[in-house]
Amino acid sequence: MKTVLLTGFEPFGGETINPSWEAARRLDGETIAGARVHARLLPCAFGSALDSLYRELDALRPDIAIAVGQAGGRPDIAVERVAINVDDARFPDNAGRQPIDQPVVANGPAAYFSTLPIKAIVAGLRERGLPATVSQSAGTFVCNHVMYGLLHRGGLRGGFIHLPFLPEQAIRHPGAFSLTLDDCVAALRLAVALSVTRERDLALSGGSLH
Ligand code: PCA
Repeated sequence: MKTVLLTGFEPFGGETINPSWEAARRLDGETIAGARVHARLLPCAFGSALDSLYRELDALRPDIAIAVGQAGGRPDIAVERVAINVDDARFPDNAGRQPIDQPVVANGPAAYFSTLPIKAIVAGLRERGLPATVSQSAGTFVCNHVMYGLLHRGGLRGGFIHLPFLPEQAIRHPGAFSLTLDDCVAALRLAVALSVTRERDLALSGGSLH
């Protein structure tokens, strides 16, 4: 049986919940497309987030790892295409650290691409009525850091998905898009299923103009 590691983050930036962990933890122990899902919580801190991730990868030896984070204010579910070798924080992480223009991995390559079937996931989500898009940048905060570290380690199929706010968060961010927890859970379930079953990605446009 295949093993899938699904990670979510602890709350950060003044929030009291993080949709990524709320959604991921609901799938812990579920069997999706014949694969067993293990959900794990990561700290929202440079360095220790990757330490935790590597510990879980060592323990579980998963075939697939999908890291999930919150991207409050994004207009849809963002299936990330690329992670860059940059830590550049706009505000301190949960451990009080604020790296500026540091590499995630010294002398590592500039970037890594997701090895998840990102186009198929976006298409599948849209078909299910869930707004989604291919994102060309996972930012330069802890989520990009974790995605880069995951793909740098390699040896599995991996990538990153950013979820928007939950409605109870969005009420304090007027104008921000939100998705219900049920929709977030359904989105991750579908992303796992497609990552397990679809070996090759679909050749669909997922580009953006800027
Ligand atoms: N989102 C942040 C870090 C943790 C999270 O859920 C990010 O996008 O980098």
